[in-house]
Amino acid sequence: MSVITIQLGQCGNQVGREVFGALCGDLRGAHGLCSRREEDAYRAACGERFFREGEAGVPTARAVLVDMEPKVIGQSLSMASRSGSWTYDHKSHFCQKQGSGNNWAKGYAIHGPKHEEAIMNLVRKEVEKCDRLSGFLTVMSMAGGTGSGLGAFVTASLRDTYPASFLLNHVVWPYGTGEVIVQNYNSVLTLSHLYQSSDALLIHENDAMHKICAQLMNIKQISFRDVNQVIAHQLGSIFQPAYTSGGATQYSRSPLGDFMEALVPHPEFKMLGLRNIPQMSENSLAYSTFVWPGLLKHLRQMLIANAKMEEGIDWRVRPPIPGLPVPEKPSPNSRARFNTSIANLVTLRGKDVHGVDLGGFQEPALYTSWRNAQDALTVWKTPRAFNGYEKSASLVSNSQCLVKPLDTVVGRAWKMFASKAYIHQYTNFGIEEDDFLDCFTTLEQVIASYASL
Ligand SMILES: Nc1nc2c(ncn2[C@@H]2O[C@H](COP(=O)(O)OP(=O)(O)OP(=O)(O)O)[C@@H](O)[C@H]2O)c(=O)[nH]1
Ligand SMILES: [Mg+2]
Repeated sequence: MSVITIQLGQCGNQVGREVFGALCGDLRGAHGLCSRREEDAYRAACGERFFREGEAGVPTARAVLVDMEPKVIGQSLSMASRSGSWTYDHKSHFCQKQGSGNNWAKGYAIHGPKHEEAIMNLVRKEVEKCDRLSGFLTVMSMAGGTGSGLGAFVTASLRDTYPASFLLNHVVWPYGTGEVIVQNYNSVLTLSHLYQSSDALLIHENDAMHKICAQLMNIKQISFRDVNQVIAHQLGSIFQPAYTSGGATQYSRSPLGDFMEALVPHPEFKMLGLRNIPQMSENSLAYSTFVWPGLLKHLRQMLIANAKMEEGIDWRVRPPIPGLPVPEKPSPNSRARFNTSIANLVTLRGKDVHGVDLGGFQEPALYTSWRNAQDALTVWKTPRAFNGYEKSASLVSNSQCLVKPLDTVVGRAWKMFASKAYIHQYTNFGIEEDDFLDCFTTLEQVIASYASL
């Protein structure tokens, strides 16, 4: 089944093109020890999911590119064509002359209704080119105006038009010390709207990705491109085909359906975080060897101590011991807080995956009391190595990992709202104070639900 990607705004279009580039780069690269038959099945499954056959045999991304200014879309189209290994359909994009000026209201309330028909027509044409549609992946930042505002509007239109399809929103969280003054308003408006329409929100924080570039990839002058390549690698590591159960011999048919089934057991909880191991520069990779128990021990601790990378993990954080009274939880700001999960999806790729012990992820103490640990953990595997890593593991978790950043964003937005700063920029375009209040209420509820796990 196929997934249609909708890239929205500058960030969405810059991240999206790196994702397709990473998927193709992985197909071109070394595939480890898997058999020819397995390799063919992997390529076919990736092809069906994300690409369709294009002219002269060059795969064409199943994507719709949307921005309110032409520059980034132009760059994405030409970078893809120049790669020689994949391309976008040059008819499958929509742009205008001027962006939304980081104003969510302009994206949502002005550009959304005005351009809905044109954008949904492009989507429909892509849908018609799928034999079987699994659903939609939208890619956007939550702090600008177009990706966030128009993106929230388009997400709601997708939900109305394709109620039976899965809808996953990939969202880039702004830097804490961001460049957009109203980023916390835009973030609150985006997240609360997506929460109404989406099946799940998969979130990447720019601060965390930046740190990975600096500390694991050893990059000195970090650009958006570097950050986007880390994001793309992580997304590729979950979206490339993998067997969904131990004995399976076929790659998953319904990539987004299986993903939601594993990770979203309750519609109140749909914020997903992603981490992977190992992650390093190509140079270091050439001199490194890994064993599964070591990789998984680190990945588990990254989960429970809520670390985004293997460097600097707090090893003091331990699961609560069964039978002992649960210690009173430290405040959300405390570093040593244990991160309770609702659901985890571990994907293992590469050498010797079949004998790997995942008991550490199946301890009941890792999960909230209303979840059975057997059901809460899903494991996908493939002997096909990913993107040059002989062995690699990634973890998507529906857990408390985003409570703290969410609480910070909502707190900052509320402070500005209380002094009525910049509100007129929104009311001018029809987003009223009551709309803000509804959004605050929605997110306070999300924070309270996750905090009480
Ligand atoms: N990771 C990453 N973040 C980006 C990128 N481009 C922009 N951002 C982040 O996205 C936010 C700004 O949103 P943009 O995507 O630039 O805005 P837009 O959707 O084009 O909306 P307008 O320009 O207001 O029309 C900020 O938080 C930036 O840090 C990118 O390529 N990668
Ligand atoms: Mg822009």
